[in-house]
Amino acid sequence: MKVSVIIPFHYGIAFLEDCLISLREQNYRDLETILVCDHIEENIDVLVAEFGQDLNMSVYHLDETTGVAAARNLGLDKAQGEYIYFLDSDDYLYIDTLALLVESTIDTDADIVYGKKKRSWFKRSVYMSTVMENADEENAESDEDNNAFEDAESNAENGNESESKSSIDDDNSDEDDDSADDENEVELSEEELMAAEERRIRRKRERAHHTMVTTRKGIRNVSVLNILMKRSVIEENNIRFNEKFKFYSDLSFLVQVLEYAQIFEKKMRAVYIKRKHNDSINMPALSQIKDPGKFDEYIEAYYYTISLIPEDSTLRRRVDRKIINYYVKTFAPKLRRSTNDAWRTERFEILRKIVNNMDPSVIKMQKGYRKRLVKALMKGDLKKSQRLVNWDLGKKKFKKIITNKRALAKFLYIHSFLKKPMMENWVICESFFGKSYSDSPKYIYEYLSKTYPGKYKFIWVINNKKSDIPYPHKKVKRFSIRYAYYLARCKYFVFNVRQPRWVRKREGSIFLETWHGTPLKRLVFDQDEVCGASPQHKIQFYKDSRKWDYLVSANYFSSDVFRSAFMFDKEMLEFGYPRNDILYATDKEEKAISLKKKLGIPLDKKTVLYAPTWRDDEFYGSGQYKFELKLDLRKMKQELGDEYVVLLRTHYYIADSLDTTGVEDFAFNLSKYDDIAEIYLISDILITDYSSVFFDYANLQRPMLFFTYDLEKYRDVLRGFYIDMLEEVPGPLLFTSDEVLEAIKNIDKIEREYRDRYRVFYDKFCSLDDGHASEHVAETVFNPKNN
Ligand code: C2G
Repeated sequence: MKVSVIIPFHYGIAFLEDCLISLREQNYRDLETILVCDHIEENIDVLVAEFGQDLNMSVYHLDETTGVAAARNLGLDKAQGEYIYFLDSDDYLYIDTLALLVESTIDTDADIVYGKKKRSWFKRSVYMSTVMENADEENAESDEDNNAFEDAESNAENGNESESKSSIDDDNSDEDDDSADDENEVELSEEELMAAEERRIRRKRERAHHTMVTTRKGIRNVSVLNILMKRSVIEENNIRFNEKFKFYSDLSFLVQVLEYAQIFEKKMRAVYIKRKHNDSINMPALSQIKDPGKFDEYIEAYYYTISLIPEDSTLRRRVDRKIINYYVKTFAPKLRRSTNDAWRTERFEILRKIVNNMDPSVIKMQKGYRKRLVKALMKGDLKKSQRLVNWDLGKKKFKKIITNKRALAKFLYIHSFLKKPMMENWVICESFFGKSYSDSPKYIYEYLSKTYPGKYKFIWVINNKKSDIPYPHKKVKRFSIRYAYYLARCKYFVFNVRQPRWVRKREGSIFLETWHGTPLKRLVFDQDEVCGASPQHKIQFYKDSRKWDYLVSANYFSSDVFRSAFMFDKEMLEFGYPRNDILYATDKEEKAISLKKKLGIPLDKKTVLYAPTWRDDEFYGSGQYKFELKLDLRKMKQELGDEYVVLLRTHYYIADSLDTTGVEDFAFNLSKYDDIAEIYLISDILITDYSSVFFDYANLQRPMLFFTYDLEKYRDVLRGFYIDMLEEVPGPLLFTSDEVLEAIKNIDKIEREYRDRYRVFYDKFCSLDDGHASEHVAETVFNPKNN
């Protein structure tokens, strides 16, 4: 057998499943899989039953030892293959990864073949169906191999080091240069052919050997992942991971393999997906664990590693360069902020000693800022080191501030505005990132303005300065300097999405998060992975939501979800949704007529509102989603036009505009209208999909249809739902435009059919709404009567 794949597993069964699926899909099959479990709590029986045979899998359990090093060592002890391939249980491969790696050993008999690592936070199915097809996103993924040392002290933000590019080899060994070996073009005997082939391989080996050993023997990255290694090199030299190390066992292992290996290849098309965990709170990857012992282990791993290789060797110099990188990129910037003295004293000294013992040529290679910084360290000049970092960061920041208004606003917020006193009666309101005057913040604001005129100073974050907002207020644009100013000075915050990461919660300030819908789609900590958001989504969300004092919940169902999905444990306001008050207004008929007039919608026609949501996997860029209208408007107009008009309303994330050419008198695009709650009032039927709009609309008890043409993908691949749509929603699930058309024609029958379900649904999701939610929420949070 050719390849032994060694997978250490500690936790995260969903990740493991993805990993095993990708292994099963490999078009290279001559392998064994060695799964080594490190004291697991999850039950893997089902996975073993499903994949065991296909993957030629054996499962072992660590007994006395623990850790990834011990798990890999056990795997090595059991392995039988000619080559070893380490794969982490939370990562996955492209379909041809192993085939490509193995292929390149055939020609060259390489001891080591490097592939390419990419990073992604997507689960396998989404990555394969979306990211690979989306060139932009593909490019956005980091192509560089990451250096495990950078993760020291979890300073992931520092990104990839440029030196990691100094790979073991950068010749074009991928492209076999066969031009000199065109013997095939003339008739040759079998022996001649074989002799030619042997010559070719020998030449290639010699070339590779010469190139690698003499000049390019280096460390591509401090990780054993995505490297096919000859097992004989490992066994003949008794190479094992040092089990003492919890975080940094790869380096010394890799360095030994490099020391003994002779022939190196790389195959950049062999891709390994290093999956980022975006729930670093509940399921951190090793590199995300914050452990006070990390630095010491890192240093110990360094000393251990250099003890294994000759002092005057290329390898040693490469290892030393990694340390310099760590100092420049991670350690020195950290010195500025850390309140822990150990960084400035003992640890600085430890690094100083290391760098002073390095070969001078390593120091000489450093240039400019890096060189000055290293020199400061060598002299033990802490102050200078700090000055240099400050100067460097200051320079970068200054450049950013003068070229970017947002950066300036943030800078002023932190360095100036926050120093001014907080104003007790100032209230800042925002709905959907300043995109509209709408949703619960609007209704809470109107209640307070009407009930307590002059008592508060209101600031509305709104990007369209011409927005029609009643009552006295100030408008500010999101991310403007005035916005930053009011963010710093207001006591009260009323908003329905999240706030920028840099917003601080001042002592005594009050954050009222109204949220923007009863959840159908799984949210944050209940989601497997978040597709459209950054890998930091969960941790950021966690930090943001710690600032909320109150969270509005429209029903008890939402409260339960919010507690688990947001890990929210402060005060839940269960009074219904302020944004739904209007649906109980006594003058809602008049309001509807006047809105119809305002929007030019015929008064004599019934209206069907189509309000779909967005799809996590269909986007142009961050917050810019695609939407393709699947309703056949022309046919609808033909068949329904006498009786109905259609109101179209896309989600605020949707960047595409809808094409209504030819049906302008039938289909009205209200996507830009601020407040969907007002549109509900003028809608006789709602068509939606997985949007929370149906929970709100149900307050009107009017008929609903669900146009769920991509139900399976949405439910099973992208998000997952909190309720069973097939069983619970108060209307039929429809899959084609024709079915929607038929349903509208038979709406009375559908209403009758779904009457009972509607009642149950209403009781579960709408029973707290009574038209006074704004009042209850405002009185609880602002408590103005007692102020
Ligand atoms: N919305 C809208 N027009 C649409 C869809 C939605 O105006 N075509 C508004 C509604 O107020 C809706 C809110 O945006 O309730 C949230 O939209 P959803 O489609 O439910 O999607 P999402 O933004 O993902 O939020 O807990 C709720 C979820 O987070 C849903």
